[in-house]
Amino acid sequence: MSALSVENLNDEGYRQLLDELDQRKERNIVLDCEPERLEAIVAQVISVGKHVHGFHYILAHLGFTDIDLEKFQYGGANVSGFQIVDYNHPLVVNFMQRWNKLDEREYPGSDSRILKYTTALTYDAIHVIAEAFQKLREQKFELDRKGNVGECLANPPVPWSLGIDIERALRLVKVEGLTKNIQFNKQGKRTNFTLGVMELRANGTKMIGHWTEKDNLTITSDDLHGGNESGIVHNKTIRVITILDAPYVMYRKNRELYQGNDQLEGYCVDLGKEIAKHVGFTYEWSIVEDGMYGARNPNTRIWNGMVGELVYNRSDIAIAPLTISLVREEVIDFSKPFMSLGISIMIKKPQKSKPGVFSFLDPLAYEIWMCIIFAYIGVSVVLFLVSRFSPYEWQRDDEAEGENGGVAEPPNEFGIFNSLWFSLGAFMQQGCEISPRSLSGRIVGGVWWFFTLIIISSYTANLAAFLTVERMVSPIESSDDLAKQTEIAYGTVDSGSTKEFFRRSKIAVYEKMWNYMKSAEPWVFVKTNALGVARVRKSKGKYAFLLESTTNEYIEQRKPCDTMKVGGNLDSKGYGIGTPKKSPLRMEVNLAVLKLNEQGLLDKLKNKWWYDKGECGSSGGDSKDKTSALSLSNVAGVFYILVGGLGLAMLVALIEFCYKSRSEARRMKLLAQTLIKPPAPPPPPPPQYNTGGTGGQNPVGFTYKEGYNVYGTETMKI
Ligand code: CWD
Repeated sequence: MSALSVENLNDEGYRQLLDELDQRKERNIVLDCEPERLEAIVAQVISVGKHVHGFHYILAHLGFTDIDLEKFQYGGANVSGFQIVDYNHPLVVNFMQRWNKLDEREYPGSDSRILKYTTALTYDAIHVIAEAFQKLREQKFELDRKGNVGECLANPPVPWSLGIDIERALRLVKVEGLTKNIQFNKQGKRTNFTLGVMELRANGTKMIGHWTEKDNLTITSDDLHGGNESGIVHNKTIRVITILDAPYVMYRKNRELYQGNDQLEGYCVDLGKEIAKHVGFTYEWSIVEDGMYGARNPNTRIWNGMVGELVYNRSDIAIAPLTISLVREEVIDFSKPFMSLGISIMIKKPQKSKPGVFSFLDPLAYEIWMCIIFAYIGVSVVLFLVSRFSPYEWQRDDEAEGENGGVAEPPNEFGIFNSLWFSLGAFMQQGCEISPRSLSGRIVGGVWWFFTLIIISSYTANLAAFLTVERMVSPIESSDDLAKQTEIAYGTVDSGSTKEFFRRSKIAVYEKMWNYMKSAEPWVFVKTNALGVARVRKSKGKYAFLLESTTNEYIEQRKPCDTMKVGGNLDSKGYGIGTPKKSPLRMEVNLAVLKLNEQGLLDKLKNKWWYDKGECGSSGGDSKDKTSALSLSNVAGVFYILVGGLGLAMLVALIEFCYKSRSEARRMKLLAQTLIKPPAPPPPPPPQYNTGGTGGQNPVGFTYKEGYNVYGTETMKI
């Protein structure tokens, strides 16, 4: 049980006092003051949002219905009090009829339906005095008898001798007045009277019991704190608050041609129509004046936006993309979610980059190309080595004779150049005229063929896509990317749950993002989503907007199709239909939402407003996207390699020619010197000119074949 504290109310200090009570977490408050001050206090209580669920007020004066509590009505706070005037009492009914019949010009206020308790008490007081004097007259009491006039200033004061009689007569009065039974005890205090105990409900005030001296409190109502109050729904026009935000609520084109509700269209407008049909109420849309969803000012603790409209009872229901959140749930009621979503990132679509001339290399990553080159060299070397070691790769040429008439060294086809040539032929899927004969060589060849088969197949599979698709390289892929960099600014919509999410997040990345946004405040925050999207479009990729995924997806489908959603959602939540606390609408609206969901109407509405009306095609990009033929630029690199290869071949041919000519010239010179010199003992062995014999070795060690001379030209048989 909390301790009782008593505060004195002064005229200026209501707000300060309310804040102090809030800090002390005082939620049970008795307001004991005159009705005139009470109205001012009630206005302050509402403005600081303390008339909501969780607060309990007892108004200690006796005219609960005398003050206007309408604004308090839907807040959700428990408000109780006392009522001394019973409007159903025959005397009161009679009095009011007579009172209301009076001419308003002669008796100002006679048209009022309210009988203030102070008025009733004044009336009864006069009634009591009249009754007392009537009694005195009946007792032949002479009022004009002089008697002792009394002396107030005497010590002790001397009372008026007749006063004692009058006071006794007053105490003995027992009449029925506007405040019901009137009688007094010996001390002159009113006794044996009954007070109605009142409670404030969403549909007005209600007497829930009574209080008497003898019995104390007796509760007679069986539906304390609410009960079924749905009657209100059906006989009044419901004020629906919403916000202009595409595609939920938008003005129609040519809205001047329409009236009232018909001026609006969108997902929420359709949803509102369906809910009204199910619940059975008539309604009127209004757009929230400050254009905000709803947040509480941390200093004044006043709610703004649509939530404020509900909290301060200016609207009956909010049908809008209003996110269900804890802080809001404390002050208003939400239906079950009608749409699920999460916070996402919107960026401007990066320019599509045309494939480069060497885009044929793109299907495989750079590292793979490097690995292939090393594999190629490695395989060639291994093939060379195993061919050297394996005896089966050495092929004996029986006809060839070795030096000095010995056995010629057996030829081996897999020198290093042939090995490289073999591997290259296999890689290019062309093969070559030589092939390993040894088992080890064939194992190397086999694994290399398998390797090239897989690599070439993978390459071919990816090639078409890489050559024809214009790729978009996104600078940001996730919230991590955003948090890490400083080049691209980012922000959220003001006074919404997205900003609140970052403000309250305890996740390191989001905390970092919030610190950045706060440091860049107010620039990075925008008043509406439309302004955020416009900023993304204008800022040439230098601004990313954090917004709810549903809106992000919608904008992605709108011309000029230049925004895109990147990464996954940062959280997950839902939109609900808001009603003031304990609103009679709450239950029925909730049931309607569930029913619409089960009927599949919510999905149908989403498709209608998001995708059927989409302007960017299913690819999310330009609908004129075509599967275009390859252009020259796509394959130019291949031509460059071809031309380069041909040029290199010619250059190598030239080098070969020069090299060969030089070595031939040198050899010829040597040969000529040998022929011209006189033979000297011991004479050198005569040059073996080919006479069409079986071939042999020329003087400088070149071998030549049968039928060819040392120059490699065909000889004539003699
Ligand atoms: N809201 C928001 O905070 N961010 C958004 O991107 C959009 Cl579309 C809306 C408001 C939010 N739904 C709320 O109720 O506060």
